[in-house]
Amino acid sequence: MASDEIARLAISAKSTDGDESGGDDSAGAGTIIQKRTKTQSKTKRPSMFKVMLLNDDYTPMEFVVDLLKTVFHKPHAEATKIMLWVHQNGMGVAGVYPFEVAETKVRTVEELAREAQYPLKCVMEKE
Ligand code: TYC
Repeated sequence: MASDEIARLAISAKSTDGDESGGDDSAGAGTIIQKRTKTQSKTKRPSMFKVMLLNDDYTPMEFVVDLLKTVFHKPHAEATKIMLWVHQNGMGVAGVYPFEVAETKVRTVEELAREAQYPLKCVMEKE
């Protein structure tokens, strides 16, 4: 998990002062212990989260389609398909996003639903 890694470079100092008596000098005099912060060399993709809409008996179909278009940027035909899937299956994926984007989508949906006084629920789930 830690992105920083401490690398120790033991540099056995080569004497330049004419002292050839030292031999192996591991961590003794003339050894430099250097702390290094390794830069992230591998590109890690963020975990993705499904934003799921839940069916209920009260939220109008048109309201859900509008949300899918405005919040999830779905074209009308796809928004209608997703809404009908949720209506018939109880739950469905509105979109897949990195954690913070998914969190914001869930909050936006629930805020818009609450303002309109609909019980629409929206949850996120790790992919
Ligand atoms: N079941 C709702 C109705 O018949 C429509 C609906 C679809 C509600 C999807 C919520 O996430 C939902 N009016």
